[in-house]
Amino acid sequence: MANLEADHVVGSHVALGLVERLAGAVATDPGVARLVDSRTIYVVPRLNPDGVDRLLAGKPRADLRANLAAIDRDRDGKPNEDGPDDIDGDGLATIMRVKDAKATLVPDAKDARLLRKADPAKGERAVYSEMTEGIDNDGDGLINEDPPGGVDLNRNWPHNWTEYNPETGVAPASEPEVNALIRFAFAHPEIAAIWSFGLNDNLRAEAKGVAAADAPYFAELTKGFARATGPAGSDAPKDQPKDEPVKAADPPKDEPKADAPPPDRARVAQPKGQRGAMKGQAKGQGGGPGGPAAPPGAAPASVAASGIEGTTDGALSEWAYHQFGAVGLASRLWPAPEPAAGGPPLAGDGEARWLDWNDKAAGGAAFVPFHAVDHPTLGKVEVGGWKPGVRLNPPAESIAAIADGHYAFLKDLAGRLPTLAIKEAKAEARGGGVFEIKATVENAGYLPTALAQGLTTRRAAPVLVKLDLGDAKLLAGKALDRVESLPGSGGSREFRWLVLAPATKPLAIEASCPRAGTARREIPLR
Ligand SMILES: [Ca+2]
Ligand SMILES: [Ca+2]
Ligand SMILES: [Ca+2]
Ligand SMILES: [Ca+2]
Repeated sequence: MANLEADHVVGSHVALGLVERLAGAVATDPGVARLVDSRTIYVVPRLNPDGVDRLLAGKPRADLRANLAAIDRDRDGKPNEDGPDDIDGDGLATIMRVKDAKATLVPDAKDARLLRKADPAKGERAVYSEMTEGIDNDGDGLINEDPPGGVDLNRNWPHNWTEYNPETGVAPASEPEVNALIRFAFAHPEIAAIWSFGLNDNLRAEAKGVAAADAPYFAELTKGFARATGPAGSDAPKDQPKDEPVKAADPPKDEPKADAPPPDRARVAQPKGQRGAMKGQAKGQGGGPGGPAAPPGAAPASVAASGIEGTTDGALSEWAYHQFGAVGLASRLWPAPEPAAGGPPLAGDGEARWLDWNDKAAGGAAFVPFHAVDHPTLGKVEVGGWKPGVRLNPPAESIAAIADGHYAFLKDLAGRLPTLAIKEAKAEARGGGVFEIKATVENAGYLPTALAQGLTTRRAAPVLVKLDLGDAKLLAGKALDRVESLPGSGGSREFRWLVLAPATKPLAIEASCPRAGTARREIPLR
């Protein structure tokens, strides 16, 4: 499942890259041929086509994560009436810095492209307010207060859903894209694993909140992912100087950000109770409604507060595990800025590191240097900042390697799915046409036929074991038996029956489970 967030376009490329690789290998690689013969892989390369179309074709190009559902954020009766505009004519909507009475920010001493909160106790005087590039399109005194946006499709799933936030929807699964996929999942109880490409990531970190019995499986999948994607696909600090803490390169991954402001909100004007011409919350200060205010003099805005963080709240992968009871996985695909091949290592943390990446690896192409522009109503402002999407999507030439690594993990994951087998099935004559039938049903896959969470949610169907009697008569044992879950890696259960068989027609034993397939074995009567 990819491209739930409009601005995570790389997800579509990698999802299609997986299909391309499977299709290309099926004729030559027996393992892949077996995989596609025995499993069904549903691929949704772009769950958010409306958002992506707007993102790619919109004028000006502006950041967009959501699905373009009409939302009236300022409750003036009109949805989406005031979004970003291109003031400096570069075709992009970036950031404006305004010197005004509401200023709270000063340029960082190390890099003036970064702003931080001024510290009056140190005698610092605030210089700037910061907001998205634009004008007051509807003349209500607010700039960009109701931009085209909608609902973030990776925050609309019914698990740990955030209420009272326009970007998460009016209700869990309120969005047709999400709702349709939930219906699809419920109609396909055989789905054993759901893997999303998006801003949250649980394959590069220990899975949190997982049932104790399921945790070892997730830990093993995490290891498998690291092996498959290797250093290029992981955020291993391969090129980091030794004296730098590893943590510095780690993006915020799946840590819940329940109290952080939603990405766009931190930047748009606050409509309520404000009437001046200039409104706008400082970007990156974490000071949105209910959010923690950065202390004066704090370090420059971190990645966590710059609108590119992921959250697990309402995310697909979390719903997949906690509510659907399947293996729920998520990868961000490009978790951190990477140095150019053979290039100098990156320094700093958060925004500073991204800027270093822009300078050293991206040739300065990702960031518009701030420059003075005449604003129609605000006078002189400075316009600049990150180009839309540049920190969520890797350079195009990196995508093939990312797809290679994720393809390797896809095969690894498919090879670990639960798989039923019948072993040691035999019939012993007891005389007088009576036979004792014994069979052992085994899960030959790595994963259990039902995760502990699958049993909790009752979404993981049991293993049904059926004795196909033909014209024989059952004397003892159950014609249809069930096992709630067979553990992985050879977990098995023995079944015994007594039958009275008039002829010597073979009997058959069938074990089936939607998530683990069907195994059938005939037992000749001798
Ligand atoms: Ca409005
Ligand atoms: Ca512009
Ligand atoms: Ca308005
Ligand atoms: Ca307005």
